Amino acid sequence: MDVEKQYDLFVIGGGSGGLACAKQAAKLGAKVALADFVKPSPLGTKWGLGGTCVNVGCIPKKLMHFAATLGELRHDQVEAGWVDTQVDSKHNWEKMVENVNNHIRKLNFGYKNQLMRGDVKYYNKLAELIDANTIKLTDNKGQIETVTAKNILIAVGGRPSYPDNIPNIQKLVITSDDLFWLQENPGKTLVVGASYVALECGGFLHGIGNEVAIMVRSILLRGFDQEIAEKIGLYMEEKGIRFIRGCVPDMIEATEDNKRKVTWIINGQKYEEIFDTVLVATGRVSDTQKLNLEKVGVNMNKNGKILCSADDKTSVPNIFAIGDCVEGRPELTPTAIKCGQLLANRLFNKATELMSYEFVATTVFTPLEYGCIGYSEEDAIKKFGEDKITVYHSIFKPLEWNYFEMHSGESCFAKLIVLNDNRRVIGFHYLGPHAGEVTQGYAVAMKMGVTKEQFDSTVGIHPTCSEELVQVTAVKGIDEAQKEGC
Ligand code: FAD
Ligand code: NA7
Repeated sequence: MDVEKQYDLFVIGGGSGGLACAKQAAKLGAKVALADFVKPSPLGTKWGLGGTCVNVGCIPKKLMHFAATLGELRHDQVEAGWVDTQVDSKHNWEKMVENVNNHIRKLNFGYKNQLMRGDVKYYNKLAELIDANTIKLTDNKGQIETVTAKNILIAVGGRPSYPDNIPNIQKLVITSDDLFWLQENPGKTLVVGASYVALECGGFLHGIGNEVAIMVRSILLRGFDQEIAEKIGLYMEEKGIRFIRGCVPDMIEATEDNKRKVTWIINGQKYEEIFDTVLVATGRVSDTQKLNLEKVGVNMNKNGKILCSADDKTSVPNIFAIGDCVEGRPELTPTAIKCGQLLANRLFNKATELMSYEFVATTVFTPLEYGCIGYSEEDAIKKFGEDKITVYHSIFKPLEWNYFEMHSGESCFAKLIVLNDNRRVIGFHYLGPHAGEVTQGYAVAMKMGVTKEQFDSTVGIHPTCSEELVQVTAVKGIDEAQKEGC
């Protein structure tokens, strides 16, 4: 074996987790290589280095959500005195996509540079394990080479999954892997699925002026606080997004003019409708199928997610796995990054710190944003019992919403879930503008074990939405959530 190709660490997957681990390991003096290869979507969409978040996830999603938010503020602008704003001005999809895609390309370039500067050897090749120390790399022309490594990290993330009841579905629908790179506006869109990817994408498509329907099999935002999930649905409905509840597509067909005819059945009655585009957001599968993991002895669950211990070790001692491809981990960029950095520290700097997934903050970028930390009300009741917790709640209206009276004063909501015995706040929920910015700081306090009394003794910043969280006193089940203005 060529000595040049023997590494201390070989990382498979140049997404959030893989890049972070590779860079940190190289910084600590390890000899590191990373392979990243993007298999095009079934419709042929492909992208560069950086993984899901950068190319087909958080980054384009947030930029498009922002574009939609700008449109929604046109009414407020007029009422706040801006004279040339047109409330019915049209959105230019091509312009938005061009700018978003250009930004992503800059990030792709930046990541390549970081690897080079950080002394990480980058292979734009598809990796597969031959044994616990040998990796086969194939480039897009089919050229093969092998390398060896003392340690291997699998950070291959996931890809969208498709419902399995529709013939030829992969050619008839788009997924989030295509949406952010579409060169034409998708037009009237049916979104299938009801979790956060579905609601976020449906939300911004409607916000930029498209007709949108969302097909919901059961509940909105499984795993999130259901009281808030329903409030998000209500707000989206009030804005004009149609929810088709309690069904899945029964058939999707291409029409002669290349639109999509969708049929579905509710309570025995058949419905059909023509859409320009069907966006499927029905979950993701981990991208582990072709890595040869079983043969090498890496254990997975039945969905192909890798089983790992708390120190990110798989069933093969020198093979590690992090991020979306691991069972039981939150599918979030910052957790994958932190996990990768900590792993590098443990491997190459004698560190012992493990990744903690407790009180990780996250935000759903629906038209009304939702930030949360810790337990949902349902999970808190399940874990501790209804009589062991107190839920505080408050409905509020952002001051800025008073320019434009069409804003519903009932929409924004704050909820704290508190353990009765030690008064620790174990659930934080905020539904309102700028949820990501509002929620992040509270995550520090939650990690430190903040109590409700410490929330109460904190002086708010006035006038803000965030101050609602340090002023909430109404107890759910006893007091109405409605709050008087100051
Ligand atoms: P990924 O980032 O998916 O990277 C895996 C990489 O491995 C990919 O580049 C892939 O091409 C490559 N690869 C796979 N197999 C091979 C192979 N055999 N050889 C070589 N390379 C391979 N998270 C947030 O925190 N905030 C958000 O707002 C957010 N929004 C999202 C919106 C959408 C639409 C989606 C889909 C996800 C979103 N996420 C968000 C989740 C976030 O993107 C993921 O949790 C994160 O990217 C996971 O990182 P990872 O390193 O595990 O994998
Ligand atoms: P999730 O969180 O796995 O949710 C999948 C959604 O799709 C959920 O609403 C499901 O409904 C629905 N679903 C699943 N299968 C079907 C079929 N066959 N037909 C209709 N609807 C279906 O997936 P996301 O893509 O939103 O997000 C995955 C991760 O990616 C997420 O954690 C982010 O970090 C990024 P159900 O509730 O099961 O009835």
